[in-house]
Amino acid sequence: MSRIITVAAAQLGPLQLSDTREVAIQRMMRLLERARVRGVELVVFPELALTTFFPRHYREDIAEADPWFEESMPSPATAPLFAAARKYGIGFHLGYAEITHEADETGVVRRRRFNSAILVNGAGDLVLKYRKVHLPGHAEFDPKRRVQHLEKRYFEVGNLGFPVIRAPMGGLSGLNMGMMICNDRRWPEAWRVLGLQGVEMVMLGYNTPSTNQSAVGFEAPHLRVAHSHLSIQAGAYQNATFAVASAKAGVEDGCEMFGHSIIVNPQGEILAQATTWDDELVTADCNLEQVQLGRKTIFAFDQHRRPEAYGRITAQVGAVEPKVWCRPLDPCEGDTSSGLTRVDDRKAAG
Ligand code: CDT
Repeated sequence: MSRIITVAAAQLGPLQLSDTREVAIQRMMRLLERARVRGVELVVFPELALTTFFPRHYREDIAEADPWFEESMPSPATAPLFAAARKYGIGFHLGYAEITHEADETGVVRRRRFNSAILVNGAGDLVLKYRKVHLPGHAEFDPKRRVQHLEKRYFEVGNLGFPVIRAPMGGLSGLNMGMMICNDRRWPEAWRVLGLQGVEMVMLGYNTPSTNQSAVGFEAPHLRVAHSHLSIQAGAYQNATFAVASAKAGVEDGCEMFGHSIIVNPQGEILAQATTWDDELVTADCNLEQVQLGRKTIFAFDQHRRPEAYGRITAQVGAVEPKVWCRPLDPCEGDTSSGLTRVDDRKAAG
């Protein structure tokens, strides 16, 4: 029996610093209306969809960034999205900046900021929340950069893990859904944690500049989209899941964002792709039966995974230098010209 859901990546063209929430919401409402006409059951909006990508703007006092954040969800500005979801019976995924008052790891309740995403069903119920784990960029103003990327200044590392939930969505009585946000898509660990929970549909929003803004070395601009797609296609294939990746696109506050939103199937194929740098609804019918092939064959996790060999994945953060090979009978000892030492000697030296 086929289980089919029609999904959309609702790409957003640029939102300027001067654009109000209301401008963003009106544009998103138009995309939702278009989704209804096309029979879409689940719409995925981008990361930080309600504002410009504000981490490119430095504020010395972080409280000055508060107007970019939502203090509740639905917030007064986003309430129309929830109402439209209910009216049309369409689920949606929304990326936004979240302020919450909750206990930190020391038990102190305080004001906390996260780069978050929510999943809302066609009845307007909040089904799942995720807070971005991999925060790129830096915390202090960096005069060497062409454009600032201050996610580490404005957000804490997400504390909800990578959750997956099974819930009705569209015409399906149950769909395993998970989320990640932008930079997370480049980390296979994030995909695998979702894969290990049987995820069938990964939703992710992103804001990625067309060129490298860090002024550290050369990165060919044509590889920027390639690396984004490579990551999403590999993640979907290796975890036998569909993925809907929705971008902000076009020139936002003078910074060009590459768009190229895609919907990917469990074979890693791109089913549909945005072709503009504007608001655009990219749709595809996803037959959930297609997750079975990978799950029952090459990526049958329960038969083939070898966690006993993966210890380093959770035991260390940075790479450690490997042992240096040396021919067993070579007189390495005392021979500093090669720069090599015997593996045995290194062990002895601790
Ligand atoms: N928003 C986001 O995570 N963007 C990053 C840009 C990396 S440059 C610091 C990305 O991985 O696409």
